[in-house]
Amino acid sequence: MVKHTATSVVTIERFIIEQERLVPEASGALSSILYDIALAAKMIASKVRRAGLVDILGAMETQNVQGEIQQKLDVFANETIIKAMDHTGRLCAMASEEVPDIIPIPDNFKRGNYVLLFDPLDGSSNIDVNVPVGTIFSVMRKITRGADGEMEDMLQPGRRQVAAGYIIYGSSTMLVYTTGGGVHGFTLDPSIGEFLLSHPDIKIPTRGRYLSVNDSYEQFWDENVKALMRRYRGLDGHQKAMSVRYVGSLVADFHRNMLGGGIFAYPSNRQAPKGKLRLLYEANPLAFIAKEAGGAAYDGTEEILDVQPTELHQRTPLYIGSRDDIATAREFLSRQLATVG
Ligand code: P6P
Repeated sequence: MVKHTATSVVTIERFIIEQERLVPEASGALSSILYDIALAAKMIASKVRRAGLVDILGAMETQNVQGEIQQKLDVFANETIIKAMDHTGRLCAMASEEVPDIIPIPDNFKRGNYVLLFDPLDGSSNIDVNVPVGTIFSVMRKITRGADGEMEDMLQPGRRQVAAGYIIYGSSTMLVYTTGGGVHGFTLDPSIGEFLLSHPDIKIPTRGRYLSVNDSYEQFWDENVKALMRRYRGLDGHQKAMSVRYVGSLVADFHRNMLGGGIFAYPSNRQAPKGKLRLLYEANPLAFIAKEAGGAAYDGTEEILDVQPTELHQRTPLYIGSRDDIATAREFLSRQLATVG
């Protein structure tokens, strides 16, 4: 990998090309997918930035463009990604958190050898209170024979991903991705409309400062989870208490823990026995990124990346972040649960 420092001005386009040149057999298709995602991200960022003005702008736009229906931002983000990707000839199908079934490539467009799965705007309910939200994406190679993507192409274990990333629309807009050669962060410079390399080769600290969990569900957790959270909080005298940081937006919580170290936990609970977060386009891409950054991701039973998916929108419990904090989770969650007598 070409070594860059955070001070050299490297656009995401230049970085993607440099990365591609390290893979002699690369066709350029994956690079093209990443460019197109960066373009869609800029378009979504522009709209999210103005979200607070929607009522004002909405009124103006309605006066100027009669009949324009102010779209919900997650619908806008979903359509922006689909329109940016469906005609490029790189994909054979897509899947989105916003769409029940596989999204086929329109008949008049060429098919490619990759599938793209994404959550167009995770945490969008936070927009009204100006909490950062994010887009999460995952890319895998097609494994079925025909030209069109099929469900089997989507239901591959996370270890089969060839690229994964997220965009966080926060105090600044950042795109963070991996293709298996480390994790790299790019910050959007709105004055020139370019993502510039700002966080080369991100490594997550092996043990974290932050614990991100919604403990209002404590009453629904099993005893092992409760004991694990007491450990993280330093209440059993075995470690220093972690600082609790939880904004209720997965990408924001994950990104902070990536840079500062920590663990994000959304355990299964009696109300949500399979957890809440989605495996294919939330847990898997973030697990690939965490692994590439020296961290880990676990579902309470096995590595997230080893889970064999069975449904497009299946949910999963999620423990993700610093390597040693995940090891603690494995230790506690593999204990035999006392059977209720
Ligand atoms: P809870 C947002 O709705 C989301 O899908 C994730 O972004 C976030 O981590 C989680 O749900 C928050 O869930 O149950 O704590 O409100």
